[in-house]
Amino acid sequence: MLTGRCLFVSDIHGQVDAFARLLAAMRYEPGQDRLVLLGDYVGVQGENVRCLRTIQDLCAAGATALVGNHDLALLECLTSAGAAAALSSTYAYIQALAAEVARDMPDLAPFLRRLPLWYEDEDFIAVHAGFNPDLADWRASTRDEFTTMREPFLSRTLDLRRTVIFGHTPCERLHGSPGIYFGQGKIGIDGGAGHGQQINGLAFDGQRYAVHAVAVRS
Ligand SMILES: [Mn+2]
Repeated sequence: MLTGRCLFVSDIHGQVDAFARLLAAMRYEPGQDRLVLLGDYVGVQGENVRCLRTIQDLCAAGATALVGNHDLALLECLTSAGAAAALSSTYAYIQALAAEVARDMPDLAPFLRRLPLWYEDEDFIAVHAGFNPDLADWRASTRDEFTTMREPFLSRTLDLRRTVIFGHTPCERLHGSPGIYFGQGKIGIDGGAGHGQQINGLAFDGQRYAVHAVAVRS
């Protein structure tokens, strides 16, 4: 039984040292706090293998990790012949990463395959990118919608009685700054670490939010 806070972090993109500093700044207590990671653990500038190992360790200690579009591109490369050749320029770095992972982390593909597309509790729904807001049940969204959605999710006012936490779209694009975006019924937390900005952390203690951020060192 967790009695502490609920902590949300998204879009680490391989910036594992900044991520470690963020968890320290948030004073994450694995036995007490619930930690929900919203996906995209790898990135073009990242220390990706070390970051993936950190995510596995955190999950073994009780954290929840959702899957992001970059993680799915890596999984695809690890498990399907010819997938590397079909990577778009956004994911071009994943070809070399997949070779490294195949050599050093043979357990990664089954781990990535088990990562869920959403997290939900009494207060929150967390997703990597969004979901299809036109469905009666958002859970019926496709894998692609959960991991790459922008519109119509971003501009839609949501009224789900629970707050939706999402990453994937950098906060800079939502409100002109990399800090956490508090919208109508939803909160965007991608600090733009994949573009050299920052990793955001959102903490909820049952009453109020606290925001944290650690800059990525270039
Ligand atoms: Mn993403």
